[in-house]
Amino acid sequence: MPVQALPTLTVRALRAVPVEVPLNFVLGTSRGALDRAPLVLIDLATEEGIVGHAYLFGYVRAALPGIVSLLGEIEGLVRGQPLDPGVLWSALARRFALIGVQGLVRMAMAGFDVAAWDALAIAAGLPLCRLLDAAPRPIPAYNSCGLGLTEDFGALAAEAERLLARGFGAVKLRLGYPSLAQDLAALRAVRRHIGEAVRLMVDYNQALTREEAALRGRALDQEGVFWLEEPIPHDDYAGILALGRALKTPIQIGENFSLPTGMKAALEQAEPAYVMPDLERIGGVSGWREAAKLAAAASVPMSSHLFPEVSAHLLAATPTCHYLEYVDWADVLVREPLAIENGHAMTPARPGNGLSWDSGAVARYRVG
Ligand code: SMN
Ligand code: MG
Repeated sequence: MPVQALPTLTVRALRAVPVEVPLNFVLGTSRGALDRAPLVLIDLATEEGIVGHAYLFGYVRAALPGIVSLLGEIEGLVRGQPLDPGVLWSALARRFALIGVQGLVRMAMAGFDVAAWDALAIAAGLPLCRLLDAAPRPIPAYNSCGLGLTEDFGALAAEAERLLARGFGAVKLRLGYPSLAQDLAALRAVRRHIGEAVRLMVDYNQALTREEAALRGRALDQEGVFWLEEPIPHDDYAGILALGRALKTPIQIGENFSLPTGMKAALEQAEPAYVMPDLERIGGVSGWREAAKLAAAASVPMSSHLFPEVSAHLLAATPTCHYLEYVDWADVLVREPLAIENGHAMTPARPGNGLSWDSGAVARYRVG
């Protein structure tokens, strides 16, 4: 996917602000519940006066100081350099070779990369997708807020109904209850309320053993589930391959792919039906572009994980674009939240990736 000629910008400063925002819908996964999202907001200032924006999700609040500190280290290495994301990614990868481009280092590098592409798109006067040679367009989205593990299936079903506002035609349910019977009860409670026409994805967050996944997967095959996400440990590629061959329901993995090399290995060894790389683990916009090529070469439908604002642009430029994972976490922090119409994310036509902070909200939710 060629890009337009990149404008010339020079890095001036990188600012990182840790915030924690309350979630409108608690995210109860098989690995614990989240009722707030710890985020790092990034501003990349250039000598030319253009500022690029990005945010990262730290998963736990304790990760934020580490990410902020690593962004400070990155700033020291890129300040005064021409803003060429590919060149700077390579330079940073060399600089961090000893600790490894993984974990928080990889997140911080991805955040810098996303902000860099934003600044370049703003300088070009183009929405990010156009800089990547794609037109802004509605992207099919599923509502991934809420629908966590709970003992109250009545409340679960009511929540599912609320998630269909704005025309969503697909939602994602978290599973991984102690028993298959409970998984099925939760699933059926939601299905009864949303009807047959709404697509229902399920996500186990790696909770099952291979044996249990085969057992539960066969039961889910009878329930019209749209995809079965991360049923077993994400890097058990042989297990995922075998499960995919045994089940009718398509297997979805990808939020734990580490950089495009990790996705390549997973495609080759696990042969998932679907993939859903995560912006901050795949390596930002630069990593996503490589990932999109891999998915296209393998003819595998590709969705996104979190970061819906930037992912909308990237999916518009992804040949095997499938589904955008919608969450509303950043809505309270930005001036113009991502618009959803008829269940589609409306890729904004303004220059850049569309992120800009509401300074009052940033001050309110700042945690360091
Ligand atoms: C998920 C888990 C934890 C935090 C965010 C998202 C989940 C998903 O696996 O795919 O939405
Ligand atoms: Mg998931």
